[in-house]
Amino acid sequence: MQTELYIDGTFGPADDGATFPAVDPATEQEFAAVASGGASDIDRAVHAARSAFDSGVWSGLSPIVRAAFLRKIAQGIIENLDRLSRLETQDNGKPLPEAKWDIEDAAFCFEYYAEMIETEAGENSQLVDVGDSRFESAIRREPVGVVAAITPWNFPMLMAVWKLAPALAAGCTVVLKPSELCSLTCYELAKIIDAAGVPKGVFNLVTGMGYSAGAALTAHKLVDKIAFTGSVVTGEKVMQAASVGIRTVSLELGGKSPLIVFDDCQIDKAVEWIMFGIFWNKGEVCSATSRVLVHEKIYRKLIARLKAETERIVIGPGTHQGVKLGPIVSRGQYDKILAVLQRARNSGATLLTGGGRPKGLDRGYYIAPTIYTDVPYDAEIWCDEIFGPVVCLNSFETEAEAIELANDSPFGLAAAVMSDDLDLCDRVAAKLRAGIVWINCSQPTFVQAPWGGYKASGIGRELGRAGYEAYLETKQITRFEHTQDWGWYQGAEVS
Ligand code: TXE
Repeated sequence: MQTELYIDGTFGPADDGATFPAVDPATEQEFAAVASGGASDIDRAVHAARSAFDSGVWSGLSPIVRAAFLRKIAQGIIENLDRLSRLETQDNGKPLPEAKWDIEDAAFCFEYYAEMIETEAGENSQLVDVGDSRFESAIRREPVGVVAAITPWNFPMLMAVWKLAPALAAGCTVVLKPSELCSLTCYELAKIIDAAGVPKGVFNLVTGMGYSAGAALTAHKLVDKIAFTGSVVTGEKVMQAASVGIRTVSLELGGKSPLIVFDDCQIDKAVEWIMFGIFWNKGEVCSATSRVLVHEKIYRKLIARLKAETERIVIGPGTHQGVKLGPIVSRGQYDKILAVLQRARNSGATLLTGGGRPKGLDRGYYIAPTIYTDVPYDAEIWCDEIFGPVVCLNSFETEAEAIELANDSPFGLAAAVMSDDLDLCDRVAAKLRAGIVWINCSQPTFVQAPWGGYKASGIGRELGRAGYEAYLETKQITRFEHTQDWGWYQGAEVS
């Protein structure tokens, strides 16, 4: 398989013909050559997006017509559900059923934003009372312009669609730069968008490296907004690039999300959500609940149960029946996690299970589901995002202590609380400094509800109504009743 860039409605190679390999993390084998775009390709793509935006070929369409295109894209995704899911699993390593969730969610995301703009068609002006009857002031929402979307590898197609669907719904044009670790489903998405007949230049795909294609895209002066999901370190660079020329950014960055388990919880339920919260998608999830705080009364009992259940998790290639934990996305991420686990040996934490490569799997980037208990609060594994199947547990005594420990992090993406006492859950939820709080669960995500973080976890929200407004500018149009006099300057008196 050899992929191409998609610029101004045409598929083709990078200007210099460069490619990079896509590697199946379950086999460590290369299985595709991906076009590696550079600064000149980015320049062509941004110019195409700029012309398409400025011409009004997309933003000038009625929302009903734009929605029809979005629905066609959704249909194209669903028609290819099986093929796209398998490709996602091959590229990223995630279990096939989880890849299917992603692809179905991606299709639904297009449907959701199609419906939003169909419902609101023709309602894009709202009057405001400015307290002076000589004036009429109206608020209009307009597309922000050319969007640079830079996306990660953990949900390769879905993270692109979280940006693309609302941006296109709003009338923006887009240049998408997916992660070099997983670009293939975004390439397939470009084919679906092309087949849907979306006007040329409205959507452009430049696969390539972060340091070249990504950096060139964030620095491009004709980009109006940068929408980024990835690491904090890169997020800081993106923000710096956007500061030149004062462009808008939205950032969805990492997390170290807490899950608080109170002593009235059923242990089985808590164990299932703890496991799902950290082991689904191999723990390569920005909202993974990787710090678990358990009331001391049930702490020992819970960790014994958690250990037993975790050791039953089926690990293997994502395409194999019954597998719940696939390989880590790449050699780089795998080595990075192993190095963290190595350093954890001297951290003072107790390794309950896992801690390295699982036995019996000698090919593929596998890491056994790993649990640490009694973890010092300054340990790297407690403080830093690991982005793998590694969870840390500690105990607490009081509600106030649990809240304080949960909030003691530079991140604030997600948090979860479990108790049969719903008043207690609501009280704790209100005090958690995070953009997403789950009660009696962890991770379920809905296209209808806003997604994003407090503190170092980001700026702005994706999904829901907020995710659409992120691609709109707000304009006031204020009209003076021209039959009235203003009276500031009456003209010179002529004698
Ligand atoms: O992320 P990067 P990486 C975290 C997670 C993971 C770590 C490293 O902790 O272990 O980040 O992953 C593009 N200008 N998350 O190295 O570098 C890059 O090509 C512009 C959390 O993959 O942030 C890719 O498309 N773009 C996260 C995207 O940025 C640049 C998901 C993300 O890559 C660039 C992924 C530059 N200078 C990783 N450098 C989440 N929030 O879900 C890189 N890129």
